[in-house]
Amino acid sequence: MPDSRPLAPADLQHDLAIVSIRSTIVDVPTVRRHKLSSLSVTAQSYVVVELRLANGVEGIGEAATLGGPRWSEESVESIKSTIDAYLAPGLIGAPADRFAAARTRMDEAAKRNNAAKAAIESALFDAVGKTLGVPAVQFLGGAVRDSMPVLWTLASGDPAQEIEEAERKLSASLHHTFKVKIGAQSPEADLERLRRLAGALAGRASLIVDANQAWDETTALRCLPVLAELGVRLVEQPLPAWNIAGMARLRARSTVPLMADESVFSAHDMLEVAHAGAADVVSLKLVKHGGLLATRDVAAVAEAAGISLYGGCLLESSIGAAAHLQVFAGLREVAWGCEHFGPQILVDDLVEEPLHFADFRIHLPVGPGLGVTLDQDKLRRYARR
Ligand code: MUC
Ligand code: MG
Repeated sequence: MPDSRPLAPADLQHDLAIVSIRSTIVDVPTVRRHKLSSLSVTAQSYVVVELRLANGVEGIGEAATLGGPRWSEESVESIKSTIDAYLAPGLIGAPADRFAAARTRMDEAAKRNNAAKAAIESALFDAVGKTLGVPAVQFLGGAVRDSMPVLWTLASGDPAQEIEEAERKLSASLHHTFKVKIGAQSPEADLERLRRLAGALAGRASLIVDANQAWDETTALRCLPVLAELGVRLVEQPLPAWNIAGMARLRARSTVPLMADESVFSAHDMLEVAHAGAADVVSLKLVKHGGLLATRDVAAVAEAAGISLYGGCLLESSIGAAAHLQVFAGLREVAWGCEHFGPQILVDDLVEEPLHFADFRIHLPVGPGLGVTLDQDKLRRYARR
């Protein structure tokens, strides 16, 4: 029989009842235009969730999007209405520390809508962690690491600007791995751009690329040897998300490892990619998988298949990044580090004390729950009217 004893003593358990869930859309400008294969942003849009318990403790969570419903199918508008109309009503009155039960309730209330569910689940972990005085990773087996390597993404599309940006990050000891966003221009133009970046940064930095599904199989086959020659260490999602068989064929002929991003949302997707032999690495993101627990599930399938882990992002602020770090900190191995540079690409963060970047690493914040505190002034300033 499963052990159904509550995590907290009975009086605290009563206090852990969820009494309200508030969602707010915010738009925070970025320091420069960020260009992906099929979209470009000058502001990041999030839904910030504030979840209050009967004991008065408030937990926070964040759902990031990229360019409206274009990176995935969710937009801040759909996330907010899903939370308000379907997810929140099913959770009011429920005990916040029954994380798995809350996940089931949310899955019963709405299919997919993974970013919306991830924001609420992050707030549950935060609220319960803050109540008990422990970091969220404690509910996931405890921390294996308290910092990890973090890369920076070059995505202006202008190689001169990108070299200058990379030099600034290098000299500040912030990042020495760079992910280059490709696919917005012709493959030839991207290869020329990469040749310039690789030449300028040779011996001082590593490059990976993310095509965000922009190439077809023949284009990828033509470009992969050039990427290998330029020393590119990892190629992320070269083909459309659906083309698992194509990814497997590419992987069989590529000397550069391939990473699945948009191809893997659910644990079932991960299993399919593993069966097909379609990736060497998977990018983990709360918005794709539907929360901290679901991210652990995807990671477990990947680990079982010998697929390495990479800590992905969707340009989260320190709220969403902290939720990711709580999960990543508890994983056995995150061989490829993470990309939670999001807090640094915003003109302003949403928390009182932003996450700490130093020595090419990002640090797990110290403190209960997610380890960050929402700045109410910033929330008001960037809230959409
Ligand atoms: C993606 O596809 O990986 C993460 C970093 C970045 O620049 O874009 C995102 C999404
Ligand atoms: Mg990607």
